[in-house]
Amino acid sequence: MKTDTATVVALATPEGEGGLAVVRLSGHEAVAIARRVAPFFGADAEVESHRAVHGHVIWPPGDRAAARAPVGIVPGDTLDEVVVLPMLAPHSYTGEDTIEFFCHGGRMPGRLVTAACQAAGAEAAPPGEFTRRAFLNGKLSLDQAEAVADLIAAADPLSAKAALRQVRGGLDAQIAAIEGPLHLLLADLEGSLEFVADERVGPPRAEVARRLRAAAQTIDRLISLVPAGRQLRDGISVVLVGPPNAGKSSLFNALLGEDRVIVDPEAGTTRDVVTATLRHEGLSFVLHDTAGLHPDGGRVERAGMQRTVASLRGADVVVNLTEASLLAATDTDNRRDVDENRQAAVIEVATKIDLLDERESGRLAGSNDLVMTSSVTGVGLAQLKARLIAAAEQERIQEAIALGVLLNARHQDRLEACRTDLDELITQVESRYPGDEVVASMLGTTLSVLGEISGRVHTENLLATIFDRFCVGK
Ligand SMILES: Nc1nc2c(ncn2[C@@H]2O[C@H](COP(=O)(O)OP(=O)(O)OP(=O)(O)O)[C@@H](O)[C@H]2O)c(=O)[nH]1
Ligand SMILES: [Mg+2]
Repeated sequence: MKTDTATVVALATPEGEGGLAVVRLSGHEAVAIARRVAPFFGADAEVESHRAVHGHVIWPPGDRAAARAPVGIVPGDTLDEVVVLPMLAPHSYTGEDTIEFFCHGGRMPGRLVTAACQAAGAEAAPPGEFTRRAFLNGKLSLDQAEAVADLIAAADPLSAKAALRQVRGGLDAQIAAIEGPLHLLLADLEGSLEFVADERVGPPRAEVARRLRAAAQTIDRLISLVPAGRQLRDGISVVLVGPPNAGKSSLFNALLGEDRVIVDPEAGTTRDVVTATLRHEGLSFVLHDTAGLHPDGGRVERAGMQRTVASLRGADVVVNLTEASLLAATDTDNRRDVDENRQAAVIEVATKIDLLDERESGRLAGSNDLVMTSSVTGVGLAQLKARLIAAAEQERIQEAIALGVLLNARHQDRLEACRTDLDELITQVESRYPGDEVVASMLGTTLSVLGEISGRVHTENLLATIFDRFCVGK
């Protein structure tokens, strides 16, 4: 385990060929170490923060550094031509003195400059170390740090937008809006404890209950945005279901615009659940092609159907496919298979519409809510994509983006725990008032649960679970 006082270094850009490689050095020895590997850098002058300087990086002098040199490199050897950008404490990402070296891209330059900094006294930074220091130095809250990781992992514009807004304090503002009034209430309750007279001078019970309920409501609103957070981060789960041969795999391919899975006239072609991501209108839809659902079938088919049913449970949107000719000929109940997930939005789709004659398609055109598609002609695909957007709880996603909250399972857990505490507290306040002292103490506990979201209250374990998931150099 590194101590927080060590000066650390890491390659901040991905390994491999590219235009630039950036090496990041942070800690109180950063300037001294930079001078050992880049003697041109502020040698005879004060280092000016946020002013880039150009020059060459060398392997540092001295026997110890010589012993650590890669084969073929000796002290004084030029390693790369760089631009060096100092950002002095507290005006840096970590809040410490930080130096960034902009090297040539590629496998060697960044790696050599990193190794040279280590030979000059820096330690290799573990994953997430720079962001962990930013948190410990009060530059970021814990949920802002988590949003930095979400921003790095974002695969589409809207999740990047939500993550960036949370980095800029979106969720912290929401949490503060809950914490602020509760802290005031706590102060009022504690204030009343100062008076030793028999008479109670704290806020009236009804007012205490009202203020607690207001906080509970704001928490409920945040909890309602948890699914949007998951959808923005992991994509919206869309499951295509229907009887064998309904055209699920064909529609899957048509939506993706590529020949991704096998399509065949034989029923029972698809056995496993296959997923692929459709990026549309700034969102990711994780499409699931599934095995056809039908009453009989061999062992493998039944195993496939079990997987279909399992994927239905996690679906945000179920696309229920039925061959158009069947719908046109009978009043088939095509809704039977999708009951596994009552929370998901269901889109009813008629497939192979190109095979219908005019009279038949006229008959179907009257059915409300039915999206008529052909994977052969492409008819109805745009309409289906529009329906996916509509079904994906757009309002919640838009609200989450507008507020700048990208909630994860940890936030959800803390919000729900806090909500349970508040319920208990409200019940006590409204039934047999246990006294200001007890209410204040319970409220204090609730506030520390809430404080774990921003990291106002934290443990080393919590920090380890969050920052270990980061990449090196961030
Ligand atoms: N004319 C026409 N044929 C289609 C269309 N969609 C699928 N088909 C055909 O219908 C047959 C079955 O299509 P699949 O996409 O494999 O159907 P599936 O629902 O995935 O079938 P299973 O995996 O067996 O459950 C294939 O022969 C496809 O070429 C369509 O829109 N128009
Ligand atoms: Mg199939």
